[in-house]
Amino acid sequence: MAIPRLTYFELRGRAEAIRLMHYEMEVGFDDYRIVDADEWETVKSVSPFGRLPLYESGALALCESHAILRHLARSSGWLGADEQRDALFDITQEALSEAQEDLWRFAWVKDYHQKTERYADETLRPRLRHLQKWLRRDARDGQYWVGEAPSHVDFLAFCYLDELDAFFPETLAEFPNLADFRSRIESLPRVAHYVATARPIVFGMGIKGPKIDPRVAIAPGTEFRNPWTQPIALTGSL
Ligand SMILES: N[C@@H](CCC(=O)N[C@@H](CS)C(=O)NCC(=O)O)C(=O)O
Repeated sequence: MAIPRLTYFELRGRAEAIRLMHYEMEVGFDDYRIVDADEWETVKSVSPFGRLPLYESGALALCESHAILRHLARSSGWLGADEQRDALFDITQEALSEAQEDLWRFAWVKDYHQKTERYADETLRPRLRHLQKWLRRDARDGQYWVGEAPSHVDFLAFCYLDELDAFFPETLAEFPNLADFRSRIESLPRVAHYVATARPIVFGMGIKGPKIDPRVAIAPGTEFRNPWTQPIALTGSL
């Protein structure tokens, strides 16, 4: 049987938690990244909402990143076994998704580089206070967000917190349970392997172009290939 195909761009963005799940669960998949403008036009015209990611597995063709995550969670047996636990997964996914969307929208604000202190103060700290409390709810040890093993919401949480570690490291460090959680997921051997070998350097796009991971050493000549512009030389953080 053919392996599933995840189609996205050479970005972490909305594909990253899906990629991480596959690596951690050792499920082979085609991590297909569109860089060609004509190909993107064709795929865009058949994508139900004209966006990526798309996920194809056998007869199934899915769009919407969170629907894909939930599909994988059902296939793995994390969702669907217990109604109360499912509700906790949903709450956690919604809260993380909202936090992540907000962070991504901030990168489209004019002169956002000059407004990071204010964003950290007015938006991030209150959000992170609530998220840390939710992670530690009912005196749990905060190892995982729901249940006793990594699940789709843990990979989503990792993606959000890891982007904060890149761009708001001091703010994240004020929340030790969240910072420890991020480090713990990053050090899972299969996640560490993915990070070292296949992870895109670019988080996503912002008003100033690609958001490059400032923690990554970039080899000379590395380019960000994408279907929207000519390849962009990656030389370090923007
Ligand atoms: N709600 C959708 C949003 C998908 C979306 O906005 N995808 C963006 C990339 S993050 C896209 O395809 N942009 C390409 C374009 O519009 O040209 C999801 O979560 O999958």
